[in-house]
Amino acid sequence: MTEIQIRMFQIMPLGDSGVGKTTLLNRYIDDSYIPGTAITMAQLRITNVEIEPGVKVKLQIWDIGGVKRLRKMIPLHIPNTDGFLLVFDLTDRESFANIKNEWIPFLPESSPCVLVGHKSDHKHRCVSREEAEELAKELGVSYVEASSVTGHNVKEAFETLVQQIYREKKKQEPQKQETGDDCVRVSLGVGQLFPLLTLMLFIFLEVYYNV
Ligand SMILES: Nc1nc2c(ncn2[C@@H]2O[C@H](COP(=O)(O)OP(=O)(O)O)[C@@H](O)[C@H]2O)c(=O)[nH]1
Ligand SMILES: [Mg+2]
Repeated sequence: MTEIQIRMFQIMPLGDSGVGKTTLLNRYIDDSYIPGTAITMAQLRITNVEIEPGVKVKLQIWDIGGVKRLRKMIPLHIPNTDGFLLVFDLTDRESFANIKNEWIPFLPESSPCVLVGHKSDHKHRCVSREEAEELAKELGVSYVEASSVTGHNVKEAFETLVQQIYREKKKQEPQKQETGDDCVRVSLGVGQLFPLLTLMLFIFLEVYYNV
């Protein structure tokens, strides 16, 4: 009988509002481009990825709005998040500067991350590949230029991160842990339930009382 190992990773795209986090997610999960998405409150998308023969990952992706009033939700999710896509818009220098100024400070040191220069299809880019690569080097992360309009490198951005998380996790578990024959043990632990409940409460307060 073939042994299939199933793991569960949680990832989160981070970046200013409007850089295209939701669009990137739609392209990756549904292979669709929906222009002009509304401001995201928060959504959880789930997909499956095979990272090597016999190893599958159930990937949970939290998409939380990048606008300032929603940012207070992000720290609740950080402890349960295995890796981050640091997304900026290649046509918006401020979103590039904010990776270092606004988003990196949220993250625990040496979190698996991939820097994504998004909207690479756009003619009016104002962040060069060289400076983005320099930032990636400074942060010690991989850099990918992607476009959700064309789909270019979208899969690569997510899957580079998944591979990196997998490598980190394997380093921390020297002994191979088997999950059994063809079996899956995926459970929602307290560690995941708490932020989920807090998030639901937050959205309720935000929508009904605009706190
Ligand atoms: N040219 C171009 N525009 C994009 C791309 N991805 C997203 N957009 C546009 O950028 C805007 C913001 O996208 P959205 O996903 O809502 O950003 P979010 O606030 O980071 O979730 C939308 O109008 C999208 O149509 C892309 O790859 N290329
Ligand atoms: Mg969004």
